[in-house]
Amino acid sequence: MKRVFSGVQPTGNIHLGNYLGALKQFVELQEDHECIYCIVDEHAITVPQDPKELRKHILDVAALYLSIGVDPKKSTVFVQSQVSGHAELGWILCCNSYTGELSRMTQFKAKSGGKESVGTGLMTYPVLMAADILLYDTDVVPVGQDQKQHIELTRDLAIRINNKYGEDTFVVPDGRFMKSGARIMSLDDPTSKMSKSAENIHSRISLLDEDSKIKKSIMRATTDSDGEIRFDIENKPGVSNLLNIYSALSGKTVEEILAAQNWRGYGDLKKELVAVTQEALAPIKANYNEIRESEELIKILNEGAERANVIAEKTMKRVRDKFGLGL
Ligand code: AQP
Repeated sequence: MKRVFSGVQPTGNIHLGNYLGALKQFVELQEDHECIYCIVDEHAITVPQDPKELRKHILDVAALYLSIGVDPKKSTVFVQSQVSGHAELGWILCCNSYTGELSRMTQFKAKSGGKESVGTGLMTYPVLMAADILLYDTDVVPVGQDQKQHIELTRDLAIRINNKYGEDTFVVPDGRFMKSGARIMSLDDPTSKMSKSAENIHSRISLLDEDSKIKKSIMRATTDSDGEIRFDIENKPGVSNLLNIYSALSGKTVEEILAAQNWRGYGDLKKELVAVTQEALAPIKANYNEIRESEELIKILNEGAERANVIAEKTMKRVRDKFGLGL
């Protein structure tokens, strides 16, 4: 059975982009893959975090994993910092990466742009992400489109080290991207991706948003002035983003949606999307509070960490031997 690994940062409210790009895949894959899903708290501290908030967000993300349908009987769910192999392998990979390749990463350029001094973690976190993946001999990594470059880096590092230390050092993984949903754009600026950290709360729909907030954010989403409803990412990014969200949530293709509609304008498309979104998120919200408050949650995470640690230690023993580390 192929092994799957992926993670989400506990840096705020999980939004439709995270869900449609990555989390939906988590649920699909667990039926016929060995899945390991992580809450990557060590990634969160690349920017300053309030410790109390971080702890809270870790449990929020864990509860959301379970609310959307990740089943801890089928999948391993755990917190990254509870398995020390991530940081250890991260260091080993850092010593085999180049500042040139890391400074070329699009996300690093975007987050560091214009600043005089930038935290080192912002530059090296893609290497930690590579460690997260390689630590579990991962075959498949379900992620959003924004992570494509980081998956390429992971593959490059694995191949580079395999060439030097032997083909059996690391499994070279593949990224897995959704057809619609791999890149959900911000509702107020459809040329940038939907993001947890954007200031305007109406730029995103969080999975736990009230129905009234969902309605408000979608109804005020940026479109354009020509009034024609068609899918054209380059010339009509706002309308195309709404159609893309509709498609990813409903499971219908954009062509099917457009063929069935008799909308008179963007307002009608938005109203229908409000209903589709509210309906899709209702079951997630219905489960969430009970799961978040249950004592079972911590037990699931501790058991998950134990299971993950067994796999990670096996890899680390192999890697330490290959590199001649320790005795
Ligand atoms: N807009 C998006 N569309 C599709 N997929 C997305 N992902 C993130 N944004 C989109 C995917 O969600 C998974 C978890 O992301 P993350 O929380 O680890 O990383 P992130 O990219 O930092 O998320 P945010 O929300 O964009 O945070 P900030 O605001 O801090 O930059 C990944 O698989 C990612 O591809």
